[in-house]
Amino acid sequence: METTNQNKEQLSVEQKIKRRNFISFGVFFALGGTAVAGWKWLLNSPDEVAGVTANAKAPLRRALNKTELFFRNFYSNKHLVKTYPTSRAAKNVRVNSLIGINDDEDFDAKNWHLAVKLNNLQTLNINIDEIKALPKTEIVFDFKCVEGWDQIQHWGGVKLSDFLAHFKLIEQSKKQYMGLETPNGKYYVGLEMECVLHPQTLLAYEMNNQPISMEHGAPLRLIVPVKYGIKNLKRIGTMSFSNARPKDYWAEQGYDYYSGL
Ligand SMILES: Nc1nc2c(c(=O)[nH]1)N[C@H]1C(S)=C(S)[C@@H](COP(=O)(O)O)O[C@H]1N2
Ligand SMILES: [Mo]
Repeated sequence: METTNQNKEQLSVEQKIKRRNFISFGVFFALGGTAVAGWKWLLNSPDEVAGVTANAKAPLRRALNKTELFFRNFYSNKHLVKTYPTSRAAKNVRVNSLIGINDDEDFDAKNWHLAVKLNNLQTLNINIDEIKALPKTEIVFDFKCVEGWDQIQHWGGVKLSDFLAHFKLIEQSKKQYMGLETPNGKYYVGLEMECVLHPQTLLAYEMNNQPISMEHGAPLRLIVPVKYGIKNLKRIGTMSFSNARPKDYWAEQGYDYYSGL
């Protein structure tokens, strides 16, 4: 009697071990299978919509966008960048790239105007005198290029938020993005509305108290200190508003769309 009981117990211990082994292997293969299936799913999933960023798989792009949102809240568009006394500003201001500037033979500075696309049908044309008539704001800050250089620079112009308010672009400011392009459309950037409305973001027409030179983006360029240089579009030709991300020259080459500091 006793022996049989012991046997029974031993048997059940062995059975327990077998069952546990069975469960562990089951879980192992199920997880492995899921990983393989997930990988195949990612490989076969469609590419993101072309043109906005550099053709990642759509689910990956969605994940990247989520991560980006997290960091965006962390290093928010709302902080003020450090400013410096005017005496610290560089006299020889670096010129970086000239896309949309030295490739535009048709450009005529005298007839320049800013074309603000109010909607699909209407455009508001604004000339430089109308812009210079608005309250002037100056900023001396450390301009940073993704290529690894930075320089303290002094810019003057109108706050983009003052500009939008003055021209009653209220409905437009409720959109999520602003798109800016050079007159020939060869260089273009997209900006989130929170950085557009940031108090240090300027439509600049002066550098070191002088009108901006051609290579620095005359007659009007963007100065957006919360972003890397790539977003600081020189020689603005058109301005538009949308809830979808506007096309962005460097994002198409794979750079971070947000490119915030
Ligand atoms: N139209 C236009 N704007 C542009 C660029 C460009 O090539 N074309 N380069 C950007 C980059 S990468 C940087 S770092 C800054 C450089 O501005 P700067 O030439 O006045 O130093 O302009 C930005 N705006
Ligand atoms: Mo740059």
